[in-house]
Parts: sequence; structure tokens; C-alpha cells
Amino acid sequence: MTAEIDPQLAQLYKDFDAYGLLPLWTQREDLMPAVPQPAAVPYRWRWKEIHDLAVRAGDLVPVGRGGERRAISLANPGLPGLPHATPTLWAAVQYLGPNEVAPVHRHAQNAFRFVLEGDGVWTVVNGDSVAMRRGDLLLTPGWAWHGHHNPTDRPMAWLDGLDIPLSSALNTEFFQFGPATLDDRSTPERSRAERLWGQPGLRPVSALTDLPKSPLAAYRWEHTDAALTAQLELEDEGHEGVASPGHAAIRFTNPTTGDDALPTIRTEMHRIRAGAVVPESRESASSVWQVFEGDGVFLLNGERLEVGRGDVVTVPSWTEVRIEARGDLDLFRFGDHPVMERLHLYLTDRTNPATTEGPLR
Ligand code: 1HN
Repeated sequence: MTAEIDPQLAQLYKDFDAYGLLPLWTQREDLMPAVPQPAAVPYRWRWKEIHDLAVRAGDLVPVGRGGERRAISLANPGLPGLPHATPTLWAAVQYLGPNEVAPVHRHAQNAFRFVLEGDGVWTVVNGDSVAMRRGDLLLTPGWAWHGHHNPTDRPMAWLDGLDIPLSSALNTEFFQFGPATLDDRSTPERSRAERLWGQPGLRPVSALTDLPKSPLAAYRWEHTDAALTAQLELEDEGHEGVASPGHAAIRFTNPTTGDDALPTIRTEMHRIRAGAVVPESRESASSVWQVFEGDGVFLLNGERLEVGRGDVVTVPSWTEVRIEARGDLDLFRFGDHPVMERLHLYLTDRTNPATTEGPLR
């Protein structure tokens, strides 16, 4: 090709390059594909493999000031060299051994923890000690001080999710170390945040201003489980409430606004009945799923990925997803949907204007 190129044209391209210029006409398809073409790939991490490696890291790597966290990133193989699960989302397994403390710091990036198994760690968020137990979602909104401590003789591991890749793409990262020691090592059953905000539909009159980030630090499994159970019972009784047939779902929300619990990260729990299917769909948002309980299959662009307890699956934008539950399947999911929705960039295969004539919202 290059041999046949008009020498004047070749010189033009050389001169473009010398002046920091690039012609659109040779690149249009890469810059403007018909539908999203993510570099990130659909991928599954097995819980047993991650967990065994986390235990080994626990034996070999101390946790303390500097490194701050013994967290192991789930790095998407389509994004080589980057500790990113998707272009916007960071997922990791963090491991805290008996009597260890992860020091206090804060950062602009939003974070949460989701607990697959175990208990015994308290995360201290802006001076409020929050117990971490199986099935709980714990929030660390951007710029909240936070450290973790494990006063027990048992190790604990959990899933961390953050919007680090979004923050680095936008160059909005800020970070600050807190005090060298975590002074508050208290172990209350209920945090102050839950005592103030944790009763459904009830808001303290002392706090009527809406907040962009949820003030509720913990969403407890007993409530999540009860909500999912009720949806499926209502379905059995012939009433509305499920997300789709045999598929119950809840979203964790900010009690002051009803929006997503974190401004940049959607968090949800799904329960799919044994034998039920969530049919194929695509969306212009990326997600990470973790199997909380049960087993089944994720079909991602037609590729079958068997999943069981603790396994983590990443679903890049515009990947066709179908989920089949073998036994009853409980799934935690987080995604970048709030960002896409706020920017009016959220589309699905049912609203893609190129195929439906529908207007861009
Ligand atoms: C962080 O602060 C935590 O607080 C976890 O547990 C993972 C990954 C990168 C940067 C900060 C935590 C993190 C992190």
C-alpha cells in the first residue's frame, strides 16, 4: 500500500505528523464506530483462585502506611498493564488478617465494599465504625476519611469497587493521608449512620437537605434478602414487583434523593430463580458482577462462562448478556450507569437510534 501511495500524499502525511496533526479520513472508523467497540473484554475471575492468592499475600505482604491496602486488582486482560476491570470501574479483593489495621486516608474516588463471606472487620468512615458482615454493602463516598480494623483472630476478605479508572481518565484524582494510627477501634453492632438513616421511609428532620452521596454507610443483608424474597413471593401470588419473570432485583439508593447510593457507581442485588433466564440485552454501560450464592451461566457475546459462589464477571459496554440460573442465583452487580445516564449517554439495544429511529434522549 505505502509503496503505491502518491509521493506528494506521503509527504503531506509526514508533514501532518511533524506539526502534531492527523487526518480524520484515515481514522474515521476507529474514532466513530457504529456501536461501542470496547478494548475491555468479557472475563471471569474464579473466587477460589483470587482468594488463595489473597491468603498468600496476607502471609507475605504487610499492610500499612504507603501501600495503604492489601488489595488485589481484577485487571481486565483487554486493558493490559492497567488495574482496571472496565474503562470506568476498579474491582479488587482486599484481605485483612487478624488484628491488622488498614490506615486512615481519603480520596476523591468513590468506593464501596461488598462482603461475600465472613465478618469481624469494622470500616471506620468519617469517624463512624461500621461492622462488615456477609451480604452487606458498605459505602465510602468520595473524600470520606476511612480506615479498617480487624479486632478478631480470623482474617477477612471482601470485594472493593471504586471509580478509579473514570477518575484517572478525567484527571480528577485527589488523595490525602490521615493520622498514622486509627484511634477509634470501637466495634458497635450499628453505626451512627444506620441509627440516623436506617429506618425505611423515615428521615431525620435535622437533615432535610438532599445529599449527592448516600449518608447511609451500610446496607444490611437482612434487608436486601427480605426485599428480594418479597418480590418473588409477590410474583407467586400473581402481583407486580419482579424485574422480569423469575428475576427479583433491588438497587441500593441514597435515602435523601432516591438516586444511586454513589454518584458514579450503580449497585444492585439480583436473585434469579433456579431455571429462570434473564434474556439477552446490551447497554452502553459497563458492569462487574459477583456471584453471592448459587451457580449458573453468563453468556457474554455468546461465550458461555460457568459461574459459582464468589466468581466475578466483567461485562464491557455493548456486550450481549444473558444469564441462566442453575440453582437459585444471587448476584451482586455494580456499574457505571449513573455516569452514562447523567451525561445522556445511556442506550440499550432497544433504544439504539441507528436501529430503532428513536431520538437520542
Ligand atoms: C482504597 O482506599 C481502598 O479504602 C481499597 O479499602 C482499594 C484501591 C486504590 C486506591 C485506594 C480501601 C483501593 C483504595
